Amino acid sequence: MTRKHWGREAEKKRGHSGLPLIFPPRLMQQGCPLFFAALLTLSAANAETGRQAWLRYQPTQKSTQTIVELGNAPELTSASQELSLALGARITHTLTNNSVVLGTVDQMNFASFPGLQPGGYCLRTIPTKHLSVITALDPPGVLHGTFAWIRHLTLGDNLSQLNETSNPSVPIRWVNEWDNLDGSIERGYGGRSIFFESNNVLPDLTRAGRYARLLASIGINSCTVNNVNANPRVLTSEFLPQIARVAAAFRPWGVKLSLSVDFASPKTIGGLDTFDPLDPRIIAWWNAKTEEIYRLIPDFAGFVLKADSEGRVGPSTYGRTHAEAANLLANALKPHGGILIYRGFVYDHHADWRNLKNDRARAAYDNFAPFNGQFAENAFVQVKHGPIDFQAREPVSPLIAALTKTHETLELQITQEYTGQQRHLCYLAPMWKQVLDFDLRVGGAHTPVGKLVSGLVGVANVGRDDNWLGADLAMANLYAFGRLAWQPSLTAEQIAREWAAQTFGNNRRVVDTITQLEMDSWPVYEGYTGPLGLGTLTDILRGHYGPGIESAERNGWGQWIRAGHEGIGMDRTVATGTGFIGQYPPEVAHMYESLKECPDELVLFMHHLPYTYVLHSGKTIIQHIYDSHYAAAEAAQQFPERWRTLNGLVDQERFTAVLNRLAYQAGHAIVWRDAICSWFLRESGIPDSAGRAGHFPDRIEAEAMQLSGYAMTDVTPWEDASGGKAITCGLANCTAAFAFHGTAGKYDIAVQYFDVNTGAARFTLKLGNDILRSWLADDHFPTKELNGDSSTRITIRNVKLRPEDTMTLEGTPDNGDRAAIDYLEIRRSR
Ligand code: GCV
Repeated sequence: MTRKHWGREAEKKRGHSGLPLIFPPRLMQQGCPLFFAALLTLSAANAETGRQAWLRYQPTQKSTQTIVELGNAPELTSASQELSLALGARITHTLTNNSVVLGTVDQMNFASFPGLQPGGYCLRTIPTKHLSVITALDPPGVLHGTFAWIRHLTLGDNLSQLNETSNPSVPIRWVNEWDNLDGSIERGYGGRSIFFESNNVLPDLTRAGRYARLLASIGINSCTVNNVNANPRVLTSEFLPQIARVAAAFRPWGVKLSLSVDFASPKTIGGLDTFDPLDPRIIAWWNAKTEEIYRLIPDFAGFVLKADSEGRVGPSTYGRTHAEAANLLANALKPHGGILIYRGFVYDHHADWRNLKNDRARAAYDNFAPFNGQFAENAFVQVKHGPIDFQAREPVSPLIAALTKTHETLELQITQEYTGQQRHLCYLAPMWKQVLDFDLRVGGAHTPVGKLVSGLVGVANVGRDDNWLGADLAMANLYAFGRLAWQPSLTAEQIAREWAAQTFGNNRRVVDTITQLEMDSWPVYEGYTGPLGLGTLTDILRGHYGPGIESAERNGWGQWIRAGHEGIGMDRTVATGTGFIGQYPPEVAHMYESLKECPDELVLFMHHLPYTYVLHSGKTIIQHIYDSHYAAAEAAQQFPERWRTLNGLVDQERFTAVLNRLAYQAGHAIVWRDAICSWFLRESGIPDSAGRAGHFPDRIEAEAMQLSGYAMTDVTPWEDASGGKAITCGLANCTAAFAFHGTAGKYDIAVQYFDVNTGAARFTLKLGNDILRSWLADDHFPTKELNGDSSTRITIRNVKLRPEDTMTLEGTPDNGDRAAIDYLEIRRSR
């Protein structure tokens, strides 16, 4: 039945007024101005923790509006409660002279709402009937519309003229959480799991429900709650009822639960002697298991499968294909309406680095393109946006273009594994926009990535920290992911603006400053980490956090950058290299193969070139590396200063928390800058034409101080410490002293030290006998080693110094934290 016919049927049932009887006829005739008085004002006065994220409603006065909820689906109840919270308004069943009415279109047959699709919504203000209408084909759509209406309200948009129909751009808008059942989260930086602890589901799932609310507010419709490196226990009959409790916590928000599964489950938990996808017993096992799940969770969304990747077993054990594995699970899900997402992140992590033709970037395409068209209708290949692994810059994966007859979802990473782990501000929406807008020229036609995929999946990894991701400003990434999945035509800046206004208040200066900080952050992060498409240059063997350039080389992981004395970069050309470029459609391949056309930002991803090669920018590669690292680290120094301008305009709690993060980032950007510039200086032997790399006139190396108890030690990798060395204390207490030889004046003193995660060493900096500052090294950086993960700094500003003043640094070790110091830097205060 078409929407129009359906509407007529509904009209017959309800009588000629077309409106359900609860609407008093009087209100149908009178004119009455719409009144949106009790708007949200986001006061700076209240201390906050970030728990409310962008749903930070603070109605200041009792509203005269009423909320009329038509129907009783759980999502509708959530929607009306949400509105009530946002407006401070009453929920009634009777229309007043100022009502917001919400319900599905079948209850709104006084008007037609053309163009709606599942999950989409229509917002309409009908002044003559004194109504604000929020409607949709289905209850989740009404909820999405309600959040959109509240967003308009919060942003101060004109609601009296509202007439907006909005549909999601893709049906699959999922988040994956890499939560382990023991409560830890792989690549999670916001605390422990909100779902699991000690191999069980948490007794209290309040926070899981709150998360679903956040997800619903940005249009996300499924959450995969466990790690793709799946524990088979998740599918046991003992555990599934616990999982059903999580699904129940999600349900009022229209967010469906999905699960990552282990492909060997029939053997590991099912007691069978095989997990061969073509074995009838295995087919029967998955069918029965899936039925069991649907009995407990009737709205279960589906499975995510990581197979034959990074040590996970898969169909290759039995010589079967990825399509055969995918279809096994897809077929089991099909009768129930579920889908199977099969991860395209498959590569050999034991590749031979000596073979110059080997290339991890080729892997996704090589593994999946041959099976194009062989996947079931309800199976989706989930492709990471780049061919390596969420680096600060990568080209779009060529697999996206190759799967012309297979459904695919695009995997983006919200959690900042390779982009600063939420300790660095790195707003990823501009990167994602470039990915979504990238024209792959499939068949020579305009085929942007956003149009080729049926879904967007974001790896979110929120945790128990009040502010979800561990950093307030990082939440812009979660928000942006949802908004882009819904409407990829939004700009990254638009999204940042609306996020900032909802999260920190509608003050113009606040919104401008935060938006600009967010927008600058990715280029800045890329600028002081990985240049010209080389990757992030982080330590890929350990935390994926601080610098560790050579960790990429000479091992099986395949993140090689092929850096030598003469030149650098992977030769991925068809002519002389790995042939990766040939995986793209011809027009794109031509652009990357040709040095004339290949953009500078990816040139070392595609080509191996001498350090003296001149880029389109006119700079040599080596000078670009120096310049970009110095410029970006300098830009990072400005981040805390820019944030400081908001003192008093945002709540003090988040003001301080963000300031501390940005100040840390400014210091760590210098660690990155120096590591990379020093390494390239040594490797290339070509000096920085501006004379900066390797020259630190304001620095006093710790090992050059007068040491008592402290001993010198080598730092690995060497580039992570100034001069490759630090001092560590093996006694209860040690000191490092030196005399100041500069001229009298005010100085900022930066102490570069190491903060390992085993204990909390104490440091005290003294000027003569006066204590300038005493502090604990008690952060939780991801290492117990002295390296670029643990290297951090504290800056004491405006210290009056006179020639020959003596300064002493005292270190008191604690539980394996040996109070290690790298250097001091003394610079005139600005
Ligand atoms: C969940 C990278 C990450 C792993 C992650 C993997 C994946 O290798 O470092 O932690 O595993 O990607 O996406 O499966």
